[in-house]
This record gives sequence, structure tokens and C-alpha cells, in this order.
Amino acid sequence: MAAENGNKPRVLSGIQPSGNLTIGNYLGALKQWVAVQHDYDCFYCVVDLHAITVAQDPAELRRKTRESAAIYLAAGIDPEISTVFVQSHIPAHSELAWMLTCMAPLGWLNRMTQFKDKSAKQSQESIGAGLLNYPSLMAADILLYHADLVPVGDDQNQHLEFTRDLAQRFNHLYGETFTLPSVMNPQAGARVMGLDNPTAKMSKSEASENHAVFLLDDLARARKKVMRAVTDSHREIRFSDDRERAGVNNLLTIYQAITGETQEAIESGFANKGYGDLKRAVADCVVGTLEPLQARYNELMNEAGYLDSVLKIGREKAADIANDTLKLAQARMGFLASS
Ligand code: AQP
Repeated sequence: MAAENGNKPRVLSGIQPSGNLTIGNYLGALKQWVAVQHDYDCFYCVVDLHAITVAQDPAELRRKTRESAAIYLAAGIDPEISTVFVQSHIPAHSELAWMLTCMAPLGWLNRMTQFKDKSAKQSQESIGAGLLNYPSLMAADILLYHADLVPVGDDQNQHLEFTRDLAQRFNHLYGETFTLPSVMNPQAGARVMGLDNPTAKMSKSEASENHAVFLLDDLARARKKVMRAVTDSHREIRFSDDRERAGVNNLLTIYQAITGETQEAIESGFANKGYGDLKRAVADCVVGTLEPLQARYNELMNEAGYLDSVLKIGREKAADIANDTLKLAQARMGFLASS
């Protein structure tokens, strides 16, 4: 099964409205989404069904869902070109997810790093089954649209492998149905680390104050967070895999992901400079990214009805494709067609 619209290969990706979107989400995902939208038939969803794999406040979830969609547009996603929608508006995601859940071996699910990390933060008794089944829902998201490519940060690569394995299993058992997707990671910024703890991935749901720069942070606050980033007691400014130098490496990576300069050019630009200079330069880049995004975000939120109309059009376009794929998968699996 090939992607449908025109001759362009198809892209699908999403972000959970599980908190405030971070520069990690931007550099790992959103920036790539914007960059590829003219070359691919792109579907970008706000994955609210994923967000509820950990407890969410209902009013907050609704607010963050709209906010996330507005951030997609403010970051440069053009709804005239890309399809933007909310995952729960298309029931086919939940329906296919159930079918895939029934085919997903527990052994595969138990091996998922994200499940191990997130479940380790809860008591064994209270871990929701949705957290374990998260990858089957993600597989449904991707397979419903016959996506060829999935632009994500590298923390999602294991889920992509899982999706391919599950699609292959389905195709083998029931006949060729799903396209096998490939992962697309950015060259720089595939894993932005926490500013307060550069050995842990920056996450929107991490509570500590200086962990992440949020895309809607007040600009002075964003600057302050970068200026307070953890570094080390060395002096040299260069890229390094050394765990001890992870803080400086992270700042350089953020700088590289935003400026697009080569590592060599960046290192020579910072030769004979100090960590204060590096932090100031990174803070300038980050603020330079946030400022226009926030201005556009505020405009969008003040345009009554605009965001909802984008999401409605997106829902209609996405539903057409998703419902066709779901019907095909149901028929292949042996469900009686409704008359
Ligand atoms: N630190 C990161 N660096 C690069 N990319 C990142 N992504 C997330 N964090 C980083 C990418 O952002 C996209 C959306 O992620 P998600 O919201 O679906 O889930 P996540 O990966 O679990 O992101 P968070 O921010 O850590 O959310 P919470 O705290 O709710 O779990 C994905 O493409 C992801 O790779």
C-alpha cells in the first residue's frame, strides 16, 4: 500500500499535549516538520490519546491540546499544505490501536525504554496499562496513514522499530496491508538534554524549574534558564561524548541545531572564549527562535475561530484516509462488514 495523495511520500508525526512544549520538542520534531512540509504529504497531529497514558487534568488537557496545535502553526506549519488535526477526533486511531494491541507480544512491549523509564517513576500497582500499550497506539497513528517517514527525536526510534515489526507481522498474517515507515531524526538536536541535568533527556513533564526552556516561556526567563545551565569545570568549548562534559555538549548541540553551522565552524568560533560567552550565544539563538514563534502564537490565539476551523478541515481530511485503512485492516482480520 503506497501513500495516496499525489506522488509525494507521506509523513506523519505528533506531540503529546502533556505539558508545555519544550525546545527539545521543537528541535527534535517541529523544526523538521516545518522543513519537510513542501516535499512530503504531511500529517501532524496533537496526540491527546497518548497524553492520557499518564494522569491529566481534563481542563488542562483541553487547553494544552489547543495550545499545542497553535504552536505547530506558529512554528511554521502551513495548514494550506499540511494536515493538522487532533488524534482523538479520529476514532480510527483507537480502533486500530486495539487490533494492534491484540497482536503485540508482551515481550516486545516490556522491552520499550520509555515504558521502563516512565513506569519506574510510579509504584508497580498503579502503572496504567495504557503506558505499556503506548507503542501500539503510536503504530496505529502511523499505519493508518501509510506514512513513509516519521520525523521524531531519537527517543522515539525504538517505537518506530516496534511499528515496523508489528506492521510486518500483520502483513505476514493477513496479507499486505500496511506501509513500513522509516524514521527521520534531525542531524543535530535529536536528543536535547535537560539544562539542569544534561545526562537526562529534556522533557516537558519534568518538574524542576531550570530543566527545560518552554516555547512559550517569557523571553527573559528563557534566557535565564540557559544562563543557569549546568556545565563543568573544564574550559575548552568543543563537542564531546564524555558524560562529564555533557552540559557543554548540550549547549553546543542546541546552538548547532538552531544555527545549522558545522561542528568545526562552531568550535573555531568559540576558540578562546569562555562558558559565559557560549551561554550568551545559545541564549540569543533560543530567544531569537522563541520571539517570532510567540508573536505568531499570540496572533493565532486572538483570531477567533481560526484554529478550530484548521482542526476541523484537518479532521475531515485525516478521517477519509484513516477510515479507509481501518476498514481494510478490519476486513483482513476477519471482521464482518456492517451493512
Ligand atoms: N529532549 C528532546 N530532544 C529531542 N527531541 C525530543 N522530543 C521530545 N523530547 C525531546 C521529540 O518531541 C516529539 C514529541 O514528543 P512527545 O510529546 O510525543 O513525547 P516524548 O518524547 O515523551 O516528549 P517529552 O517532552 O519527554 O514528553 P513527556 O514529558 O510528556 O513524556 C517526539 O518526536 C520526540 O522524539
